[in-house]
Amino acid sequence: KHIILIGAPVDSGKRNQGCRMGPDALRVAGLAAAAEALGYGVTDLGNLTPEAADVAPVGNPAVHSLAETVGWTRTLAAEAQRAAETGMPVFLGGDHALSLGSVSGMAAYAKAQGKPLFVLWLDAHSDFHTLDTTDSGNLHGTPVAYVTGRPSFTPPFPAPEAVVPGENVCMIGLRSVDPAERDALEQTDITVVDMRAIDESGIVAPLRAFLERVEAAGGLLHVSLDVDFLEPAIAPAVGTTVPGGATFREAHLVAELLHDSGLVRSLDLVELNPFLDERGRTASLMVDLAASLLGKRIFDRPTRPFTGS
Ligand code: DIR
Ligand code: MN
Ligand code: MN
Ligand code: MN
Repeated sequence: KHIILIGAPVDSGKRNQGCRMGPDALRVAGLAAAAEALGYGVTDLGNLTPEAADVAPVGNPAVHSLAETVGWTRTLAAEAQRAAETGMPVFLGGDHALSLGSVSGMAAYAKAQGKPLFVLWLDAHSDFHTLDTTDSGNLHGTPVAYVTGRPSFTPPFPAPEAVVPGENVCMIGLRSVDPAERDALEQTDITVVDMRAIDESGIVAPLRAFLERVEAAGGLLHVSLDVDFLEPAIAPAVGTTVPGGATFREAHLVAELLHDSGLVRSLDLVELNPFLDERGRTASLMVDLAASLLGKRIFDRPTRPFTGS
């Protein structure tokens, strides 16, 4: 029971700056203490810096901060593999471009263990652009495309050591998907759970169905939690708020079910921009959700559905 905090102050994945302050905000909000209170040993590797990368320009002129993002990808993929040897890596973002590295690194780790990696993407966005399809040029909108092996990334990005099959990816919380992403997603086996599906059938059924598949496959699960998965009224500190997000209670339920599954092997906490926060409330909520994912609960006895008798 050991977690490795990996500060990833990535700010290169979009133009609005501030996510570089995310790792320290998560620390100040008490992440290590919350994990220790739940019985975990905690190692904090501090904030990493990206290795230098020399890259040729790519065809799409909108793409920006490419070299910095490639450097982060190399650094974080290597660190993910190292850290996973000794515990559960928790990536403190940093914007979602960090997942180019965290997820590809965990995929390489899983492959070395002879196990498949599964990815749960909790986000308003599908982050499924390639270098060719992104109009914003913001690379935080690309990690799922990269890790599932869509073309255009290599070079300048390193070829992923292991590709995550689309059928191993589940996106929950979607409500902002660009046309090019939607068309590409239709061609994959990625499970997409948008807010309409959640409104109609609840958030538990699709999550349980996915977790059962992870379990049946003997897989390792990586969870990537974007602040904008949450309703902006409760989580305002993100550059890309989208109304209609997960409620406080839905998010906690997801976190608690993830803990109960025993399947989560690694975690990203991304897109927190403390510059936009109101007295640290979003940082505190992200830490509280992480604590629930690590096992915090109201009672220690198992919660059972109420049957009326
Ligand atoms: C939009 C926004 N799809 C883009 N993406 C993200 O710029 O590609 N916002 N990930 O958080
Ligand atoms: Mn995202
Ligand atoms: Mn998002
Ligand atoms: Mn909680």
